[in-house]
Amino acid sequence: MDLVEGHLAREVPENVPVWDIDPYDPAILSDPTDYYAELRRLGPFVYIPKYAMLACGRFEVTKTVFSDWERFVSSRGVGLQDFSLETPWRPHSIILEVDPPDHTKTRTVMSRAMSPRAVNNLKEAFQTAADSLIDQLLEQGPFEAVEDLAETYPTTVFPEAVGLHKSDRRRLVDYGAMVFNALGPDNALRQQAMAKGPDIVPWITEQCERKNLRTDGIGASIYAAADNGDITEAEAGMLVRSLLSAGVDTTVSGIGSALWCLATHPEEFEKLKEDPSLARPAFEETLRYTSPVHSFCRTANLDTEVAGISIAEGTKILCVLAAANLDEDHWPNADRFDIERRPVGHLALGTGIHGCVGQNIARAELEAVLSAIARKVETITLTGDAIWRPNNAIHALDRMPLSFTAKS
Ligand code: OVM
Repeated sequence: MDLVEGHLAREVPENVPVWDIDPYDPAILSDPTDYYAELRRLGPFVYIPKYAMLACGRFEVTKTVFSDWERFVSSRGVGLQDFSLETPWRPHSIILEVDPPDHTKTRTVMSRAMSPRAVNNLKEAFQTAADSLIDQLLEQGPFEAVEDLAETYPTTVFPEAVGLHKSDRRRLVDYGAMVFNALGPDNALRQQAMAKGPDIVPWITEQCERKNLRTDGIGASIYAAADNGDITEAEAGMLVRSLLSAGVDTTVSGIGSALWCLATHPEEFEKLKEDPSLARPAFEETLRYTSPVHSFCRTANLDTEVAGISIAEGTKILCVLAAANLDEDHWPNADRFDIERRPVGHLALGTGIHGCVGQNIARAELEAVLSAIARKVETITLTGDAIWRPNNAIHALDRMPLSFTAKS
């Protein structure tokens, strides 16, 4: 049978438009809005011949495929490769790339380790770090928002919360770039990210060992589940690896995109300054509007049907979460960034049994940063072009020159 990018090349289902596009073209990844709109316009699914896959971007159908874990599995990989046919680049994630019943046990351990109560204990340290970083940037003058704020903040507070003895900003960010680019095709983005593996992967693996973690962090609470017999010691190490895979580039992107939204929508920033308690809804709207994780795949595990379209076993389906979050049929004035929208049910954190297990931490980090800005900053000005950093699964900025002025 024909393999394309490591998965079965199934035939075009009846009534599905064939769309000759490369969604992983760096130009599209950097400026995806028209691609999202066309994807939604063409139908519930399109067939993309270059990758022999289906793609969806309308809200309802994307939500259905993404959350129906019995028909559209994660255990065959959430990128283009089918793990039932090819060996993944690293041992598969035991929480992301797995289905029930195996998923249930690891998910429970991770949910507990990042429960609302566990995260509440982190909030004070998150706020102190955010306040002092914003104070420092106000003193510094114009700054590079990706490096000096979006990357610096999570790579300071998150490794500390996990319990790493030392952070390494470059390696943590580049490991995220590997993990998320790996979900795409074997293009230049993936190859360039993977080339850094020999320097990064051994370091990451070492940080996941029990002896390299403080005894009071999230990592330690995962190892406590091994002491209880809920999981093995090796599984605990794998779950710490999941924290370091999913917990950095996602929040880096979230902070960068939130700053970009506020800098380009001053009237929304005015609302936030007037009422700093809008920090949280402002983050939710940033998630809806920019979708840090733009797409993940699922694999049909049987012959089935969605929205009247027949889908053959083994079909890879690109679920374009970012397109669903901008669907006019679900979100009135979808192209408007409105921090008072309260976009309940957006798909930026996924949905269903695989919905982001770290979302309490992500929200705590963003609330700390946005509330510090709301209290301390008078104006946010773009002093040059915002440049995006194409990635096969993440929508994030590469560079953004900003200047803040202080409230008097
Ligand atoms: C993991 C993981 C979890 C969520 C996202 C992610 C691809 C990785 O368990 O390693 O990014």
